[in-house]
Amino acid sequence: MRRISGIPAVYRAVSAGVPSVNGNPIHSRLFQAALLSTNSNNSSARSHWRSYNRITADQSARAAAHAVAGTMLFSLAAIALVEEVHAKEPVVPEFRPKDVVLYQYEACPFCNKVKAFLDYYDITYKIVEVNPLSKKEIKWSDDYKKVPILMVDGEKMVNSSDIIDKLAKKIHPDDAYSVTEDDEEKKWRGWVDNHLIHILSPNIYRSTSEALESFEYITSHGNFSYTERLTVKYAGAAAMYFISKKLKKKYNITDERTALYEAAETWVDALKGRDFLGGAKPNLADLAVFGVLRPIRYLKSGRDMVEHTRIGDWYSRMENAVGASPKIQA
Ligand SMILES: N[C@@H](CCC(=O)N[C@@H](CS)C(=O)NCC(=O)O)C(=O)O
Repeated sequence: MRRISGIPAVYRAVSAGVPSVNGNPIHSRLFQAALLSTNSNNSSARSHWRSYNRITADQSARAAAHAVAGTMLFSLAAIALVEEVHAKEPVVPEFRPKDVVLYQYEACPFCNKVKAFLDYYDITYKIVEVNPLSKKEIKWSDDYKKVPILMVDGEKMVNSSDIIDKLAKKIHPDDAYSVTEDDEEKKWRGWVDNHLIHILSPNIYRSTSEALESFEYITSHGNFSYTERLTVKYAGAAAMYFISKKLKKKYNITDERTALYEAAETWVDALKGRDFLGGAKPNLADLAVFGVLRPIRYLKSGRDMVEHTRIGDWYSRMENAVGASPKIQA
């Protein structure tokens, strides 16, 4: 394969014969976005995680980049599938939904949080992989354009933490769950959404080679056309390399790896010697941490994290507890 070094080379690599979104070549929209993000104090960095609206004809280059970039935390979960499956939480018979469909990006940490829950509770679900550029698979959802969206026997659920709360209530209809969800569990679920998740992008797009590694995974697992795949890999990697620097600033991260290692150590400390935060079994906080880390675990940043911190043992226990996914590709 041709060796590509540096952002200009990446740009050249995608400058020929690329597809367009709303009349704009994708690569130029992504690169404009990346460059804009280096000049703007606020919006580009913010937009990776915030609400995105549908791409319309008059939206800027940045919108296209973010539509793709919003997908760009990835799951190498498939690689991580373990043979041994045990310690599964038995699902009470009252909650046996007939039809569960998850609209997702394979790489999205929020989606992976929901999947960790579904996998752990052995709830069979179909996956609809959404194309982040056209979002045509969720066109039917007028009021909500992000993923995950979960349909449970016709009931639409959005927002990963709300989805998990709703499912947990269905699994424990006697309300036992909300009684047992203690402050510790709530606190750490909040830590995942408000802290851990923000450290991930700066790490996986830290260097051009890590950004390319990440996009290699995304483009091979996401829902892209052939031409989109080629373009998005290089243009997306370059765009997110720049955007991740803005995210670093926004979340006051001085060194992204240090922040990741500190978060991993903080989590291990929170376990206080227990197998899981939930004790002998994972609770919702365990599932949330595991879910958002799953996309990065086998990327360089995840490998470094396991090598340089004590999180590996807990992570392996979680892989065993969550087990293989009962998902079905729709
Ligand atoms: N708070 C939401 C955040 C969901 C979210 O931001 N998802 C991203 C993907 S990781 C998204 O759909 N972004 C909009 C887009 O890609 O256009 C949740 O927890 O589910």
